[in-house]
Parts: sequence; C-alpha cells; structure tokens
Amino acid sequence: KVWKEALRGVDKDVPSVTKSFVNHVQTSLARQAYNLDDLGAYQAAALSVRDNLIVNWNETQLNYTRKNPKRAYYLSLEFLMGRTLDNALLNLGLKEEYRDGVKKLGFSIEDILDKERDAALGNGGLGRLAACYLDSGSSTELPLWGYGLRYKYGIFQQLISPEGNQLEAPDPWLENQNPWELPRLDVTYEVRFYGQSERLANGRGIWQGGQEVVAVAYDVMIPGYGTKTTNNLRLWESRPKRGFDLNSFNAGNYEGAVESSNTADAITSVLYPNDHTSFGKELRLKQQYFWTAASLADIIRRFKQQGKPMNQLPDYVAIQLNDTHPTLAIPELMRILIDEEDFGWDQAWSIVTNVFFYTNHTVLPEALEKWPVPLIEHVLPRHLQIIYDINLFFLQAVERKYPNDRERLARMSLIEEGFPKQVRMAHLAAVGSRKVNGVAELHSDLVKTTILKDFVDFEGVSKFSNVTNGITPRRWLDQCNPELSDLITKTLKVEKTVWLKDLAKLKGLIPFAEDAAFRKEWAAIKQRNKERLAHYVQTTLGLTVRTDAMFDVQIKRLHEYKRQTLNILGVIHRYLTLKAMTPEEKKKVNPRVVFFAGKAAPAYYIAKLTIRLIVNVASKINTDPDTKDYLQLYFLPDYSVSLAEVLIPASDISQHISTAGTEASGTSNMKFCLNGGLLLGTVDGANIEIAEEVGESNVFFFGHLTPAVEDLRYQHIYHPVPLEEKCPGLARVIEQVAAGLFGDAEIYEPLLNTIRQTDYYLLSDDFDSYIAALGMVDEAYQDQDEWVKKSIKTTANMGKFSSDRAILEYAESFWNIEPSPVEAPK
Ligand code: 26V
Repeated sequence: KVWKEALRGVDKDVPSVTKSFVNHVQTSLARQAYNLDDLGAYQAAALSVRDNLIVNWNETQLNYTRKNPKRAYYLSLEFLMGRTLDNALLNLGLKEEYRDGVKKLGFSIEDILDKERDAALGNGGLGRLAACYLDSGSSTELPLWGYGLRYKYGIFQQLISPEGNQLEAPDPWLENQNPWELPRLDVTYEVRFYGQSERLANGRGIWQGGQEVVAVAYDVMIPGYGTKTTNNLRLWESRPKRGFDLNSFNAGNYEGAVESSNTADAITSVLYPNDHTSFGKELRLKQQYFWTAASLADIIRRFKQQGKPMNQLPDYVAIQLNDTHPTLAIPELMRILIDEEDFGWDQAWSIVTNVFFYTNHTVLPEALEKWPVPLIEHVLPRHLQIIYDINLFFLQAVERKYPNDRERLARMSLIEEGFPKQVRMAHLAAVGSRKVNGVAELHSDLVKTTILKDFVDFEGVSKFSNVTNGITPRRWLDQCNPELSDLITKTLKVEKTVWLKDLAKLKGLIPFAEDAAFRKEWAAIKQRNKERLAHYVQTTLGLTVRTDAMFDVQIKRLHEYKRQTLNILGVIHRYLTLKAMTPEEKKKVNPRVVFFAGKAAPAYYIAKLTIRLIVNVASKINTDPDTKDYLQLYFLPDYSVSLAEVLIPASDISQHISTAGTEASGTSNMKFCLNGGLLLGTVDGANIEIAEEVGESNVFFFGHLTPAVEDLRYQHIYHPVPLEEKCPGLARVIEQVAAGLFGDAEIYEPLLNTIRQTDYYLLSDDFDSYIAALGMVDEAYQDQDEWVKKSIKTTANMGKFSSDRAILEYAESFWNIEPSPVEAPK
C-alpha cells in the first residue's frame, strides 16, 4: 500500500521511460538519440528520473506547509553524497524499467550509472553520516532538511606518483552540470562580515559596515525509499553583492573592479580537506558564519510564514549541530533575537537553548575547534560581544554552584587563556544546546568523563547522551551488493521493500547458517564481488589481482590514530615470515590480498609517508617470486563513496584498528559487517556494539583497552623500554624498513621515529596481539564452512546499525518530531 502511494503519478512502464528519455535527449540536451554517448545517456536518464523527484519534492513541501509539523534541520559543513542516479532509481522502484528502457535504446544501465561523478562534499565519516541521515529522514517520512555549502570543489582527487607520493588535484565536480540540484535564484540572503559593533545601553548592539555577501540557495532532492516523501538539502553558494565596481572599472582599475567579487566567491569555493585538525583560518571561519547565518535566516523566514510569535520557535524548530562547525548559529540566533526582535537576554537565551542540539564526533584534542579571539573580533565583532556575554553569565552560574573554585572556572570558560586567547567551540556548543550526544556508547562515555566532565557535574548527566551511528541499508547493501540483497529477499520470503526498512528482519537468516546449500550461494556471491573488485583494479590500474585469496581491507582517512602504520608493519612481518619459510611450509599458507585506500590531509606529513611506505612495500612484495603467490598488496588511489561500494562487498576481513578510545564510532565497520565481511579490530568505537550484536566469537578483537591507554603513554615517557626488548617482532620489522628493504631508507625515519620515540598511538603495545589476531583470522579462514557461517550470522545480526534506527532516536528523544506522510490530494 505504501509503495502504491509512493508510485502515484509515476509512469512505471518501459514505453514511458523510453519516451521521457528520448524527449530529454532532444529537448533538454539538444542532441540526437542516434549518436549519443554514455555521458549523454546518463544526463538524459538523470533528467528523466529527476522529473519524478520534482513532483514528489513539491508534494512533500506542500504537505509540510499544510500540516505545519515541527521540523528538524541538520546543519553540516559536509554531505558526502556519492552518486545519485542508482539510489534514486531504487528508491523510486524504477530500476528495472530503466534497465530495460535504456537497453532498448542500445545502452547498458551499468555503463550509464558509471558516468556519474561523485558529489564528494565531505572528508569522511562525518560527511557520509550526514548523507545517510538524510536518506533515512526521507525514508521514515520525517520533516528533516539538511543545510550545507555548495562547494565548487569537493574533496581533492588523490593521485599517487610512481615513488608513492600523494598528489592532490582539484575536483571540479560541477563541470558537466549537476542534474540533481535546483538553483533557487530567488532565495537569497545577505550576510555581513567585518565592520563595527556598537553596544547600546539596553544590552542590544548595532552591527554596521564591513562587507556584505549574498547567499543563493541550491536545492538537492532527497528521495525516501518507497515513499513519496522527498526532503530537501539546501546548499548555499556565495556571490558578491555587487557584481563589480563600476567606478574602478571606469577608472581603468580592472582588477580592483572584480576584487570584491573574487573574495565573495571564495567563500564557497572549496571544502577544507583536513579532518581532525583545527587550523584557525579566516576563510574557514567565514564559511562557517556564511552558512549558519543564511540557514538561520531561511529557517526563521519559514517559521514566521506560519504567523507564530518568535517565542514559539522551539515548538516548531529543532536544529542539530553536526560537530562544532555550525556553533556560530548559537550567538547568531542570540543576535537576531536581541538586536532585531527586541527580546531580553534571558528570554532569548531560553529560546536558543531549546532549539539547538549538539553532536560531538571526536575527543582527540587536536580536532577540538578553537578560534582566536582577535580573528572573531575582526570578522564578527558583534558575535564576539555576545560570546563574552554568554561566558559571563555562564561563569557567574558556575561560581554560584562552586564558590571560589578558580581552576574550575578556567577549565570551563568559553575562552581559553593564552596568546592569543581562543574561543572553545565545544564549550559554547555544549552550553548553548538542549542535548549533547556522542556517536557510540564508549565515545559518549568518554565525552562525559573527559572533555565535558565539568559540564556534566555542573548541568547534570541527563543533558548528555548517546546515539550510536548508523548507515543506510539501501545504499550499503541493496545498491552496492544487489546479488546479496536478492538472496536475502528470496530466503526471508519478505519483500525487500519491507526488510530494507526494518533491518531487524535480517535475523531470519540465522537458521540458514546451518544450511549447506545456502552457504554455497552466500559464498559464491562473495566470490563474484571479489571478481568485480579485481576487474575494477585491472581496468583502472592494469594490475591483476588473484581472487582465490582472502581479501583483507582497510579503507579510511589516513591518520596516526587509525594506525594504518600498524597494518603495513604487520604486512611486512608476514612478508618476512614467508621469506623464511620452506616451500613445504608455504604450501599450508592461505593466500592473502591486502587492500588499502584513503586520503591524507595535504599537509599531514606523517600520513603521507605512510602512503609512501605502503606503495613501496607493494612494489617490492608483489614482484617477489618467493612470496607473490601468498601475499599481494594494493593501495587503491582516490578513495571515494563509489569505490567503497565496490570494495566493501568484496571483503572477507576488514580492519578497524584504532588505539582504544580514539575512534569515536566508525561507520565503515558497520558497512563491512552488513555485507558479511568479518571484523578485525580493537575494542573501540562502534566495534564494541557490533561485537555485542553479532557475538564476540564472530569478531577478532585485539589490543589494550581504553582504561590502559593513559597509563601506557605515561610509561612510554617516564619508563621507556628499548623497542628491541619490549617488542622484538616490531623492532625487526622497523629495522628492515630503516635498512632500506623497501627503498629510500632515510625517507621513512620521521615515520619510524614516531614509534621509536613517544609511540603515542601504542603500536609497540599492541603489535604482538595484533599479529596473534591476524593468525587467528588465518586459522579461522582455513575452515571455510565455519567462516561462511560466521559471515551469515554477522549480516543477520546487524539490524541495529540501520540509520533509520539512529534518525528515529534523534527524532523521538531530542527533536520531538514525528513522521509526516505525504497524503494524496482529495
Ligand atoms: C574537525 C575539523 C577541524 C577543522 C578543520 C576541518 C575539520 C573537519 C572535521 C573535524 C571533525 C572531525 C570529526 C570526525 O570526522 N569524526 C568522525 O565522525 C564519524 C561520524 O560520527 C565517526 O564515525 C568517526 O569515528 C569520527 O572520527
């Protein structure tokens, strides 16, 4: 019934599809159908699918306007959407019609889908999480909109030089037009920077002068799975307020004439490619304010159209802050309420603290955002005054509860003393929000006991909670692994439209783990997914991957805390062990293919060295006749959402091996396990909850636990033990690298020194148990029957990790919003 309603008005037959396709070829693209290439076919198919989305989008917005439900807004500087066409086809239930339709016209749907460029407006997990949440918001029919920036350039393209260096190239993703966005040239707001702020006696301020920039809206349609609900992701583009300065132009100063237009355009020109390091760059601050100011203005304009007084804002609006990046929304809403809407401080503050919700995504100190006070004062003078006022009232309240506790005041202050003073954005976000949450149980506990401990003591624990992350099973199972999805549907005897929206139904697979014929089908699908990956590597890199081996995968941003270095040193250890074996001994070894992929922040020297080491180890061992039949290694360049969709279904084992307590959640761990890959990991982030769900016997855990980490780091500094004594296995591996076994010996010294010296991420403490865990993986893989049983049970128990569950937790326990299904017009 739900699907029937969703398809109302959609022409779900092949002749309608071909008709609409040909019509777009001729009228939208102004081309002829008989000499159309795959790119043109992609564009025509996209425009034709888009027609359906637009109808649904309009009905959805009309439904909200009529019913006026409370709405939630997800503010994120990153939305890592990937491709859209396949997802839209599956959500609309039109995949087969388009497959047949384009075939009749001489095209293959797979080739067409492959022409789409990823929308890569994000760095990694935080941005992909935002994309999954939008998918789930529409699929569960929640009135949920996203707000972000329309970067002209997404995350850089990664190239790997022959020596193994990462090179960055721009990602001009909008070059061949973007059929998925609707420019709203009439939806614009002016955003001010710099200038002067004057304080009036009544606490109000007047902010004038400076520079004004225009924000223009672009809307991206977010279809739900099998529903009419098609929510909106509104992305802002910056434009100069005046195209160019005619006076300068007439005076012959051509560069001066376009200067203001250059600086305005720069704001949304590029996504910052660092994650986990705060830089304090003026342009990044301008991005944050530009986006929060435009989004808030838009939200308030929509609210006011209902004719309700501003003090009812929290009854109709909830705003989720994705990390601290949108925290300026807090002083900005105070500014609007006080300076423009005539509210007194207390009433304004009570509105603000009931509208915002803050999600923390990391406890790593270097990732906690801080902005220099002089910079904020220069760019946003009025906001600095407001932040100081918030801080004053806040610290007065702390002082009342804990009299004469100067140290506590210094720890909790929104301002960190120093040269320069800095604004601590996590403190501002926590103080200004209704709820604060972490993204997995362990991480939320760490937030409460470490970075925000004083705030828990002061405000009470009930404000602080957990929402474990999730992933959308539509993209991360049905779309990326269609054969497995079909087998599940056939086995559960439940329509996929049902189990993809109620992922707990996967539990019905458990009994089939004991069914030999089912196991055979299950394993055959994994095998074909490995072949699909091998084909990708063959066609893109010209390299031949053997597919009769265990596929071992680590794909994520390069970072010391994620310990790709531990993995590559483990690979070298395996290589050295193989080299020392007799041919007889080697026969018992199961071949393994190790894959890495991931980008390093352009200025992250150690992460780039790790890539270089991986690439050079690969050249050596892949050509060594003694070992190449037992061990292969690949670094796949330019990791992306689309590459993940090929890699994840092909994995037998994936690695999630961060130092305990450092990976807030991880979400690729969920994707691998949902696709029947087993997990090798530390007791960290969501790995813990995955093990709870799938059973500890089905995961491979190793390494020290979170409570031990602090003490081990202390030991490294105050009671260092030489590496040869502490961990001879690791010492031997490092020795070989330093001796030049993989070329350019000296180059790796800075990387090796991170381990020899303070070893902050505890490689020397975890290496032996890591090698032991790899051995257990080998042993388990020998018994293929048992392995496949584990694989099936893993998938079967992953229901908890659907992002539908996560988004409904936010909706119910934080935002207080409800599904608002689109109703058929009477
Ligand atoms: C911080 C900064 C600092 C300024 C420069 C740009 C930038 C960009 C991002 C961040 C915050 C990074 C936090 C983050 O990405 N956390 C990841 O969030 C995932 C989703 O919750 C989670 O699965 C990962 O474990 C966590 O590392």
